[in-house]
Amino acid sequence: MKKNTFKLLSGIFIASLIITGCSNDDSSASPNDPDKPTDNIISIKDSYQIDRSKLLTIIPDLKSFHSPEILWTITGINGNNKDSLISKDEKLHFITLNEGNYSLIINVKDGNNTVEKEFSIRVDKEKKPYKYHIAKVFDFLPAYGQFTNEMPKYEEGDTSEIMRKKAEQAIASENPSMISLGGFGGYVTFGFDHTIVNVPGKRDFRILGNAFANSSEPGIIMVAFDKNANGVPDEDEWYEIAGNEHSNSQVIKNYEITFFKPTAELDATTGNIEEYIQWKDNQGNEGWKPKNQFHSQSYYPLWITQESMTYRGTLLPNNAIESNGIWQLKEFEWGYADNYPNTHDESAIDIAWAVDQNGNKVFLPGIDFIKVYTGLNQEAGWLGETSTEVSGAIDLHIKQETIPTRK
Ligand SMILES: [Ca+2]
Ligand SMILES: [Ca+2]
Ligand SMILES: [Ca+2]
Ligand SMILES: [Ca+2]
Repeated sequence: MKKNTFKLLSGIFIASLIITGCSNDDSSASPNDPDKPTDNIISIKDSYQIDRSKLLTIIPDLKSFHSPEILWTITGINGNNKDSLISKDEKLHFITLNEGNYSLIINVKDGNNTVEKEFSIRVDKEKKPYKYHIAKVFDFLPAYGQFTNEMPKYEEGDTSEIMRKKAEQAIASENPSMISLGGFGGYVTFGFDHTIVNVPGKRDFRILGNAFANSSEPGIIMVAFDKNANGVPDEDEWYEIAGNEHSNSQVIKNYEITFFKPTAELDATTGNIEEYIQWKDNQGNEGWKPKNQFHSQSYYPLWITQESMTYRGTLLPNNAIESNGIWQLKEFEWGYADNYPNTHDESAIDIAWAVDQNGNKVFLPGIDFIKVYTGLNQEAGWLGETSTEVSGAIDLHIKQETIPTRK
């Protein structure tokens, strides 16, 4: 039944997450005040305003109820009658792509009381048009790699902050250029100038990379909903997009790998240096990463002063196949970055694929932040390390591309 509701209300999505968003409740009266009229007992306003693709959180005051049953229903859109139950949660998280006047009712019932309150939400078009592409890079930290210190280019004296800005200049643009995340765990975190709405039944965003046939370097995609509304991604706000490999028994969750700064920058122009960057992981493996003859700069991020760096995440199974000196990096089916060409449907992602740390599906009304990190720890002969590239990201709804989700 809930599913049908969502079908009726294409473009509106209400989360069942418990979050602590900002309250628009401006009532100062106590809900327990006996003189207070019954219809105010839940203390929400008569009307609200929000721009499209922005989240409105409404938190009723239910202190006078005991284990109440709560129903949030849309009763009309632009004067046309509807009767659509949209949430049974205490807090309403309302976000939609579509402007208009929405009429709603909250119904709260416990053993003693039944209270109904009508209210409205006016959804306006944003005054300054939203950008469909990335607006800000929050964090950029590649792992070791043959393109590290090159994409973007490190110059002597550059700090983490300068490298973040360089990554932002590259990918937060209508005409983006590419950054490389290096080996396993290297990452970039970015956001938009609005919330990407999770439209039911449709994919919501696309991550751009440089994949083509047999050159897939899959990156794990994480998404975050700014539930504390502080404008930045916090650790407890992240969810992983569960791609098709998620239930593969060869996938290692909570993988951890440490790369050690090389003691000398050796010249590899005459052939590979096999013992270049030492590494060890939390699975009891260790070894060396080579330096190749095609890229002579340091492969260790030079703005990092620590002697070793540890990266964490979900490790995907190796995808490289070698035959007669020809290396192929096979694509995974769906749900990863830098895995399919930028024009392919499978480089587009549905927020509905997000899961929590226990692998359970979560409902996010939309997302404010995305993190991409390299998902493999693999050397593919002369191709070098498998390293995810990112060359931007697109909100498909603002760009007005429609891609159905996977069935
Ligand atoms: Ca969606
Ligand atoms: Ca936050
Ligand atoms: Ca690469
Ligand atoms: Ca690539």
